[in-house]
Amino acid sequence: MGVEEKIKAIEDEMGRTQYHKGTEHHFGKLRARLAHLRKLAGQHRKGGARFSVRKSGDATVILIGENFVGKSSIFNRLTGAHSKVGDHPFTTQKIIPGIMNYGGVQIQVLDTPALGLGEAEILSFASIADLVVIVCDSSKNISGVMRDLERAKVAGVPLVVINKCDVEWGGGFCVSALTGEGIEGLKEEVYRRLRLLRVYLKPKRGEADRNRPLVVKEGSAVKDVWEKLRLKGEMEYALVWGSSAKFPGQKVGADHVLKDGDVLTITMR
Ligand SMILES: Nc1nc2c(ncn2[C@@H]2O[C@H](COP(=O)(O)OP(=O)(O)OP(=O)(O)O)[C@@H](O)[C@H]2O)c(=O)[nH]1
Ligand SMILES: [Mg+2]
Repeated sequence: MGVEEKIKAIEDEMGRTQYHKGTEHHFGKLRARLAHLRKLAGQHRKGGARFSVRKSGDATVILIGENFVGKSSIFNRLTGAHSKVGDHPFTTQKIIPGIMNYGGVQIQVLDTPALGLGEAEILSFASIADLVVIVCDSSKNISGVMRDLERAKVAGVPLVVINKCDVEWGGGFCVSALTGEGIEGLKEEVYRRLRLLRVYLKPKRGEADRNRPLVVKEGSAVKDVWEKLRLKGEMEYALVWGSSAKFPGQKVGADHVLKDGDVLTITMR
C-alpha cells in the first residue's frame, strides 16, 4: 500500500469510529500515525499541496483550532454552507471554502481540519488569510494555537472565539453555533476586524447600486478604486458623496481618501 492509500485508510477508519472515552487512546494513535504519513507524503509530493483552495471574494477569513471545538458548526452559521459536523473529532478532513455575505461584501470563510491534521499546511493558509479566527471551546485554552501561529510567523492579531457558550461561559467573545447566540455579533466583529470599506459606484447619469459595493481596504483613496476597476484610459476627476465629502458631489482628485459607504463617480479623460 502506498503512502496516500495508507492515509486514506486511516481517514476512513477515523470517520467510521465512534469517539468516546473507550476509543480516545485509539484515536490518539491514529492521529499520530496520520500526521507522520502526511509528513512523508509531503516529502514525496513535488511541491504539491494536500489542501488546495483558491482565494476569492473581497477578503479571506480562516477558522482554525483544535478538534471538536465547533469550527464547522460556526462556519455553517456564518456562511449558510453545510460542512459536515460529526459526533467524533477529526470530522473535517479538507479545507472547505464558503462565502459570508455581509451587506454585499463577499467574505470568503475557510473551514479547516483540526490543527492536529496537517498543521503546517493549515498554518500556511493562515498566513495568507486577511483574518485568523481561533475557535476554542470554553474549557480549553488557546496558548498552543497562539504558539503555532507565532512559530509559523502568521502576522496580525487573531480573533478568538469561544464556542459552546450554552454549556459553560468562559469569558471573551462567546458564541453558540448550536443556538445561534452571538453569531450576528461575530459577523459584525469579523467585518470590523477586516478593516474594509465599501464604495458604491454611481454612473454620471443614474443611481449607485447599493447592493453591490466595491470593496477596498480602509484608508484607500480614489486611485485605489480606480486601480481595482482595471479600466483602460486615464482618470480625470471624481465626484464623491458621503462622509468623506465636504458637501454632496464634491469634486476630488485621485489622492482623496474615502470613507465607508461613500458614493463615487469617476470621470475619464
Ligand atoms: N453544546 C454545543 N455543542 C456544539 C456547539 N457547536 C458545535 N457543537 C457540537 O460540537 C461537536 C463538534 O462540532 P464541529 O462543528 O464538528 O467541530 P469541529 O471543530 O469542526 O470538529 P473537527 O472537524 O473534528 O475538528 C458536534 O457534536 C457539534 O454538534 C455549541 O455551540 N454548543
Ligand atoms: Mg470540522
